[in-house]
Amino acid sequence: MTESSEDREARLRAEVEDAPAISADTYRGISRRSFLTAGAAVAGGMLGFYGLQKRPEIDNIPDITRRAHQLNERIWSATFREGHLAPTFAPSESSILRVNGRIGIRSEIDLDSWSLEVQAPDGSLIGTHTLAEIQALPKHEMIIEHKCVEGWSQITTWAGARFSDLQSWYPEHADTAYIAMETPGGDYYVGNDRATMDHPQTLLVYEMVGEPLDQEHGAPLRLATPLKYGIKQLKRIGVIRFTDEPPADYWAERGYDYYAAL
Ligand SMILES: Nc1nc2c(c(=O)[nH]1)N[C@H]1C(S)=C(S)[C@@H](COP(=O)(O)O)O[C@H]1N2
Ligand SMILES: [Mo]
Repeated sequence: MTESSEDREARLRAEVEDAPAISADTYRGISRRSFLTAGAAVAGGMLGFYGLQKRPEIDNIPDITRRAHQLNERIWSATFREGHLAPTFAPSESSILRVNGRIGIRSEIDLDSWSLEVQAPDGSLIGTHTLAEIQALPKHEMIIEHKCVEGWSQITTWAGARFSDLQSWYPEHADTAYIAMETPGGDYYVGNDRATMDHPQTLLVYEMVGEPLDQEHGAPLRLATPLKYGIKQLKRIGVIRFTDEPPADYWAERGYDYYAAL
């Protein structure tokens, strides 16, 4: 007999609540199942695709997607309780990523006039930063596997500053539930949860495989984290906003799972 979606949700919630630390095997099983849930959400989302395009608010995401979102939020925080670190790889396994996704970055930008805008939850501007300021933060390198929801993955080398180090410039907003990011002009936009953004493997990247990031890969500054699918890793960051509301998210609005967690 197949389990109903309500029963499955209840069972997964119980697994999360009963176990302060879940085993790696359980985690992989849950990830697989939540991926299947995301797949169903995508199928559901496609049916209403044209309707969805006209409705930019997260509140209008179909019910099935919203439920997957809430469930994933619970499971996701459980993985952080066990101090989960994504695997890293040898330099010999690493290569330059294929270019995928050009929304909001189709035109060239003048890298010298770029600056990063930081906004408070009400949208007011509270800081602007040059690339040199970001590069003055401690530099971290990681060789990780980048995964795309379209079904490919590739190992690459990222270098940049930890988001948590930029966050230390804004201690008054260090506890917001979400961080929103947008390309300059706002054509591509994502929301990421606080636990992901605070994670040591979440970087504001300005180099790939030892070279300055090129425009197609998100120059001058992009997000990289092995904890999320590529859709959440915004290239060419123009604006960062601290917020307690789930930020508008380009692919979530088109039916993908909001958390897009790995
Ligand atoms: N601005 C912007 N960022 C984006 C995208 C996009 O279309 N526009 N696509 C995302 C997706 S789906 C993936 S898989 C990665 C791909 O990064 P890459 O081109 O460096 O491989 O960028 C992500 N960030
Ligand atoms: Mo992707």
